[in-house]
Amino acid sequence: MKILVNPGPSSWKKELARPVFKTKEINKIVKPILRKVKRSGDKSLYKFAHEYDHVDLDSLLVDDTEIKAAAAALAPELREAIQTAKANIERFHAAQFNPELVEEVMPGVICKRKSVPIQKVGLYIPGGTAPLFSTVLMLGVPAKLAGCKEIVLCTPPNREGKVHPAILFTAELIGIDKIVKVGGAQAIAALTFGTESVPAVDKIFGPGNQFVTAAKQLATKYGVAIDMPAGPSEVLVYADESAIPAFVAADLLSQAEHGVDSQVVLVTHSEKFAKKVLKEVDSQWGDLSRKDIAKKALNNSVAVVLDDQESALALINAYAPEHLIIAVENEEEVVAGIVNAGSVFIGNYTPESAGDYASGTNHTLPTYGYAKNYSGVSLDSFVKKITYQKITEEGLKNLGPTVEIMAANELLDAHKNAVTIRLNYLKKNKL
Ligand code: HSO
Ligand code: ZN
Repeated sequence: MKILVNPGPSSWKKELARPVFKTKEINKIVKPILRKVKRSGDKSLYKFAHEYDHVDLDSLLVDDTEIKAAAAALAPELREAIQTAKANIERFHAAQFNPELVEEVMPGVICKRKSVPIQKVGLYIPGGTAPLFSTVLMLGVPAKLAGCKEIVLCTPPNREGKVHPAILFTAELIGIDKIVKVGGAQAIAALTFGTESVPAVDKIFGPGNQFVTAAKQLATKYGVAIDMPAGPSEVLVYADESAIPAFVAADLLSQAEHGVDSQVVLVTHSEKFAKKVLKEVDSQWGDLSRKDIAKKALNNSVAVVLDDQESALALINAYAPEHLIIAVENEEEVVAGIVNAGSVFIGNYTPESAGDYASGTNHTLPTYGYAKNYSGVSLDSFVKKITYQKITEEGLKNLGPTVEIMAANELLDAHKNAVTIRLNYLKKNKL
């Protein structure tokens, strides 16, 4: 991790560039996978399981015996922790519920807006190097609260053809009853086109590797929505001397261990403090089980020393981090200045890990600078809002002339007539 002292704003983009995606090459691999799943359904999914997961599956669906065995395989402390996390996530997401909105904008002109659940959703849970059962909570809890009718969870099987018991336990706890053993781009293809075992869905959620991300992007061409465009995970820590270097180092490493392409950034006002943090990173790093992954991620990472708060805020907002940890004396002032970030963690005792697992906020967040124009997943992500209107006779008399004149001036006679014909009817019948 290198230290940059007072880099000028014109160099920030280059110095803090995220690892680039090789979209063209990835699409060359992903497109044929989509085509095969579209054409051959389940048959292709069994083939891909053989090819990529190195297992010959008897069934794509997880059955009851496997689910029952999962709970028994978990330590009671883990089951309890998952339940506590679920309760907090449920509480915070239930509070996001938008009640029906009704507004009589003019006498007799009543407008309404109501949230209606997206009927069929697909949740992708990566297997790979870490079984992200916490993501089952982050996606499954709001999907259930929103009232989605069909929730399909796809996750890759291991070499024994099994799904990690913590993923199964969590899914069962939430009440997700369709769990499919399929991973990678083929999972996204199955959720997009539907197969004999996997229903086609309206929206696909969840993180994944570059192939999954590319497949999700392609899925949008077939009328499927996705949660958000994604890139590797990242954290930016803004700390001053009131922060504890060992805490800051631990936070940086917690994000660095996610993947070799993760990026972590430290922003601070003193080079001396930056050096203390890097020394701590060095001393904590060696004990990590994923130290090699973390090491590679640290190579993409940087500590930036900036003299004043104004420049620090400008850099943070330009970078738009997925996670932003603020450990500075005047935290409220700094928080107020943040306009681009996925989720903000405030103070010395708020590690990102808390939000990753159990505090209640969602950990599916915009990466890669998309925090400038996307929100993280929330209850809203699982609903669409339908508007309604009811206009009475009185309402049409009040509003009709406005519509008539606007339609006439847009040269859309039929639009005008749809109002005039009714107003004439009301006049003729003395209503
Ligand atoms: N930091 C990750 C979420 C996660 N961390 C899951 C641990 N498990 C992406 O925001
Ligand atoms: Zn994490």
